[in-house]
Amino acid sequence: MDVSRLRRRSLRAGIAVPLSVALLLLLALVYPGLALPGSTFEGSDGNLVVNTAGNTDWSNAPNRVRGDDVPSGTGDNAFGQGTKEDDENVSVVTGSIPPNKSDLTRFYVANEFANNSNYLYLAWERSNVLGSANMDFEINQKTQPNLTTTGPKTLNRTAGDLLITFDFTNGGGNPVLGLLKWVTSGPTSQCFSRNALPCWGNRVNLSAAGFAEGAVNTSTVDDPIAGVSLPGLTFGEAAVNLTAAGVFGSTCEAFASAFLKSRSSASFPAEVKDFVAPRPVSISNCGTITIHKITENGDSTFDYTTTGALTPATFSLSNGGTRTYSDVVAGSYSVTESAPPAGWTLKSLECTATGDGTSVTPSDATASITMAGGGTVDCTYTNHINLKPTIATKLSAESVTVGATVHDSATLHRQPAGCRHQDRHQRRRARLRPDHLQQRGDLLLAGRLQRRRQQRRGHQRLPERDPGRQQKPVRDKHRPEPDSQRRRDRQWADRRCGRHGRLQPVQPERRHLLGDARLHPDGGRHRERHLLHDQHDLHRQGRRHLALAGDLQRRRQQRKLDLAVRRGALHHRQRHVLAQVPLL
Ligand SMILES: [Ca+2]
Ligand SMILES: [Ca+2]
Ligand SMILES: [Ca+2]
Repeated sequence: MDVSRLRRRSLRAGIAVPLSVALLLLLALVYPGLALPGSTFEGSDGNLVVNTAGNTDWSNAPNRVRGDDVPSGTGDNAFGQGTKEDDENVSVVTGSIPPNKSDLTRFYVANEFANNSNYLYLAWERSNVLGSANMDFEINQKTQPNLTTTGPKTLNRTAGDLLITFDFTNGGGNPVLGLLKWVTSGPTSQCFSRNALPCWGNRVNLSAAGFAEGAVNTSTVDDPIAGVSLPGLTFGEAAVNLTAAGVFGSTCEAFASAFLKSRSSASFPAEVKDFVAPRPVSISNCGTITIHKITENGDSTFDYTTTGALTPATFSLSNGGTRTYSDVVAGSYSVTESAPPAGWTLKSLECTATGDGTSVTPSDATASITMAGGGTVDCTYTNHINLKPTIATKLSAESVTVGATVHDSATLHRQPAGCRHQDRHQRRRARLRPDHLQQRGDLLLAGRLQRRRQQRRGHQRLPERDPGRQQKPVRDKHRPEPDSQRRRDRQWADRRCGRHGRLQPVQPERRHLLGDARLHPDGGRHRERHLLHDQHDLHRQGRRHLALAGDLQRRRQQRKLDLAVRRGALHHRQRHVLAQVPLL
């Protein structure tokens, strides 16, 4: 609507309506670029460039799609054989555009969500200068057949498809814009022209209702997109508030195709002639919200609440989980993570948004979302829990001679709190294997020392151990695992615990926590004390084993001594020596 012209007319007529004048002045100030209220698109100024800073026009139109016709002349495609708007079955021919009818060259379609409304912007261009223009933009939910080849075609129409008519007569002021919807069921009284279904339904005059406005250029304008100059009356544009027009409401609608046709006269049932083939578009009043969950060092269940009438309103996620709302009507929403379970903290909330008019603002545990048609919002909540480290030690040799130097190394493993298998695995290695090996080595060493002393003292009753067994003093299951076994264990733990359960090496200074230790003649107990000074339970366990072994050994020796005494075969001195055998 030309606000300034209305204002001048009102003043000339001497109608004193201060409130209306003030409102119009306010609208003129707010929308100085002749845009539809609520939109900053200059859809009725008859050109393609931005004239007021901050506005948009075709040069920077949101979600702009361009369709070009084939060159004018005998190769130009058009509808033939009396095709009319209500026909689904059409005929595509070439070279049949009358010289006095619009020879189309190009169209543009754009759309955006602004101020809680979905806006559709349309533009056409033609090569001939005619005093009138009767253009139809057909916007379909489904993809259309290929109209670039000749022959019979069937348009792929769905109930609710849109036809926006653009009728302009030079000298008649602004164009008149109309809206018709494709009807497939119900009474034929719904039809605008034809008396049979399916048909284009009753027409709504968008211009009269204030839901749309448009213009045709009155002088030459430049098309910076196609790089052409357009003489007067060869370019037309329109802006439509689809929400106000009732196309978009509280349910999701989506249109995937658009094309342009020219009618041979202002009459709706007139034949349609030239067309610019359909182009894919994405015009929708709904978008998608996706929430991802990632946890570190374990897993738990995290709860979420939402605002904006999302369904369901609340949900829960665990590690790797996703919640997707795929039919989110354009509007404002929020998603908030509730207080996390004990021990957990919210490490980060990262969000991205795509699509003009769609935005998201993460703040603490809340993602505030403005959704526009066709937009997507993707947010990832990452939660963290501290690790429970364990320590494992490994001796550099299984057995050494008395006085030799051995080393051991300790590795601190960062254990995920929720990774039980790995925890068990590490505990077994830390508590049983090194300690057990060491205790068995001590017994072996003590036994060997004792046998040598007894041999020196001429005592032959305690036989030397089976040499074959000495070659293999430790059972296989207590031997250090071969590399392949260690690798399998590690892979198993990785699979069980995921990437957060991967073993992590300790900081270098902790690696030498236990340091070097010299093996003392006391059978290793000094070293054991030193090595395991911070693992008292292990130390006690080793001592119990040693004490038990000592008891068994003493009893065995006592039985043999008693037997020898009873037989009277043992010399007094030998009896004394046996009684003094040091036990370890
Ligand atoms: Ca414009
Ligand atoms: Ca402009
Ligand atoms: Ca054509």
